[in-house]
Amino acid sequence: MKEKFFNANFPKSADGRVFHVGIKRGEIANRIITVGDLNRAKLFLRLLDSDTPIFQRESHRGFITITGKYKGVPISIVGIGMGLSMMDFFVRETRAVIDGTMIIIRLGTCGSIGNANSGDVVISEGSFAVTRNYNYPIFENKKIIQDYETKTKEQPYNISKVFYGDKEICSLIRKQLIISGIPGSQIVQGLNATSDSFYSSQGRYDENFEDYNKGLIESIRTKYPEAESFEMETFMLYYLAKCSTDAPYRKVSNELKKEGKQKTKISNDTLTTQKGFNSRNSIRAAAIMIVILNRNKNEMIDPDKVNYLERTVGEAVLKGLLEIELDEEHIGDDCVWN
Ligand code: R1P
Ligand code: URA
Repeated sequence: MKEKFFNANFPKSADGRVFHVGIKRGEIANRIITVGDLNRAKLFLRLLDSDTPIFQRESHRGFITITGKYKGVPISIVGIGMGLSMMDFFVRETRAVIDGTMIIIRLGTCGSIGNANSGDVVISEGSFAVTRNYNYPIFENKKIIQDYETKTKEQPYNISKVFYGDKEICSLIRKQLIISGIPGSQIVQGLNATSDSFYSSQGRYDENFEDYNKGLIESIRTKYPEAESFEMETFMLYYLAKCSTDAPYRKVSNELKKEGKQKTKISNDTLTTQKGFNSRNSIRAAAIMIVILNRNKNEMIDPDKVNYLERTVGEAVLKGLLEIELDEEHIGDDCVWN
């Protein structure tokens, strides 16, 4: 670590850069597409108005932030890598350097555990978490395991309740996917399972580990018959959107009040009336995934098809992002695109 950071509670550099994502206010837009694969982030740069970004930075922790414009509107693409913690870093640290409402759309890949075939596109209406129960006995005899299950009513994996994505964004994306030429029969809407491992908690067999995961997919489908996909980030995105507070609005209006500026369009009244939007939340989120494999049929997609789908779905998501009304396209005074 070369740079000095301040504030152990929420570390930032002297010029306001966040600790892991490595960006500061003014370098990222309110409208964001997030992807796992860093090459996918670079591919989406080519869909923007200019493939020379206004801002681009790769952090030492594996995040890439690209900011440009799409049809004249500021958009950021953020590549975050994989897993629940990377989504947590990304959402919290970007929230800390953006004013006003944030719209975050995850464009990822997933495995199908339901009706979707590989090559289909899943819109996650809601997501739940499937995490390993770390208290579950390992290598114990049947009796000890049975006693544990009877006493605790716990299983080797915890399946959480469902948190939902933003309905308006999900339906705008569906509309744009159809306009882009993805047949309605290949767009599946349902619930997504986000796991803390690609392997054990997605029910994959691995002889090198005792994972107690036989029948896990069946248990998930019994609890949630609408479960369509398995991936590793969406639950955290939806959960944090639901936990997000209105602090960003209070902060901005207090600052503007102090400075006696009237130019802002931000008003709590207009924000609370936004369709499908809980006035307490400052993040609106949705997730859409390309199905790259089908677990029931044990089939995997052809890579050429992924390239076509990434481009087509990417364009549809960009168009959908523009259709969402934001009261403010808030950009800081030191904003790079001012
Ligand atoms: C696993 O291969 C990764 O692919 C999926 C999963 O969520 C996990 O991160 O997402 P991305 O395609 O966005 O990386
Ligand atoms: N991503 C996942 O997390 N799981 C899959 O099966 C495919 C993609």
